[in-house]
Amino acid sequence: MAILGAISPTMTAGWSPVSERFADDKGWRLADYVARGGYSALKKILAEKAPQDQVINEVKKSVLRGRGGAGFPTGLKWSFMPRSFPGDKYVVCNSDEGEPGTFKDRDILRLDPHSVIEGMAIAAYAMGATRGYNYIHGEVWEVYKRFEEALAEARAAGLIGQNIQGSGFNFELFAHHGYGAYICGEETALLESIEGKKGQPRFKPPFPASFGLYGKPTTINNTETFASIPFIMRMGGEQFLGLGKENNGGTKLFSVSGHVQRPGNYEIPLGTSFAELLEMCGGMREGRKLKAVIPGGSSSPVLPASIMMDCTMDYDSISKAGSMLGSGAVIVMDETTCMVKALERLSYFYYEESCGQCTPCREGTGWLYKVVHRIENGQGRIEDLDLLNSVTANIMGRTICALGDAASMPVQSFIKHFRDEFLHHIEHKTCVVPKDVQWAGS
Ligand code: L3W
Ligand code: SF4
Repeated sequence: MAILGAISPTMTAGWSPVSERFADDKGWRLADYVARGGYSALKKILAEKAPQDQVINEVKKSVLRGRGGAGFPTGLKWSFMPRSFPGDKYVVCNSDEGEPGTFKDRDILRLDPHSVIEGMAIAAYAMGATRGYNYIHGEVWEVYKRFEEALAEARAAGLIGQNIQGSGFNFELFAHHGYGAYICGEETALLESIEGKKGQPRFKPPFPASFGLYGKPTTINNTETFASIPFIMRMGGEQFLGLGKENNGGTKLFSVSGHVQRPGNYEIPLGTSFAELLEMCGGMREGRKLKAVIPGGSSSPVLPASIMMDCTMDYDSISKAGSMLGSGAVIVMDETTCMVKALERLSYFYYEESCGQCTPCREGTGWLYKVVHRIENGQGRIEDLDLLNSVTANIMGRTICALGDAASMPVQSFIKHFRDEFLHHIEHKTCVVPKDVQWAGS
């Protein structure tokens, strides 16, 4: 049953809960959000003193899976928080969007910041948290300023702070900006960074639910995850699930970039076919052919066109195809792309962003980049492909955080699916895609 009863009349077929506000940059203020039904879920929950379990169960029923990359069920994560705890518990929003290809959270924060604030306040209520932080990526300063403005509006209207709406519920929420280090998007590095320390991941377990910010129980969710919460409360978990498909509740934002006619953020029901998404983006540019797709941000394995065209855009389909839906960053490549050069760029990124804490990642990412670089530059050796695979095998599963795996999976998948191109580079010291055709950015 919906916390707010009936579905709002604005919710029609093809309705986009998270991005309904994306048409322009003028409707982000509190008054606009309230006019669209914003904060009604929070107010009703507080007025009715809704049982915390009821709120968490609604999120469980929605099968909302974490929108930051791992796809972990949100309701389950919320239920890990200890009920009675002496002292502060925290909710933290991970807006440290730095995954190459991902650009959805900055639009949510810029165009609909109150949906995140309301989502965080509802989450705090459900888990008994009294303080929250939104950690915003350091390279999008204007987004941080916009969120601060929205926070000031919410505070002045008594929607966050002490004794919210006279309910006795207290929730103080702050914005915190990083400085652009990719690793601070890893949840425990993010916590270290808020604490004022060097942003380096912690060993897990313990998970943040038991030992999080300042050692206290903490739940961290992605921006889009929090932004979905008010809608789930208004429309009901089951209806939200029904927008998507089994085990993949709701709609999801996909940041589509690369060789399509109209790159941008597209919100579609989970389970929509990739072919349909491609069509929404106007298809491939200049009548070119699809060659490959990275379906979930640079950390997810690349898939060739033949596999991708059979996929639907949801966690299970993409994972069955051998990749990950990740944060929903769809990088589309046409036949003018040199796959060796594309991998060289990705490998440099992970080499540059490794925090250096553990040896397999610190040294291995450097090896991966250097070997791919030499293949791209006509100095590759035939044994380099085995060497690359062996370096990835020595990184994966042997590091503190997922960055080691994230650096390795592109290497393995590029070689697996485009081995001939790598061999051509090694044997002919040039690219299989003629230079005059090759996309300048590849
Ligand atoms: C309590 C347990 N909590 C798991 C929690 C855990 C976390 C969530 C998922 O990496 C991926 C990574 C990137 N008790 C728990 C538990 N949890 N078991 O559940 O955990 P996990 O470890 O599966 O994922 P993660 O460490 O959060 C995220 C991939 O996402 N990725 C990265 C995107 C980057 C951005 C960005 O730019 N900010 O979105 C994209 O694909 O490679 O695999 O909260 O605590 N037993
Ligand atoms: Fe740092 Fe890499 Fe180890 Fe993660 S895997 S903790 S980024 S060195």
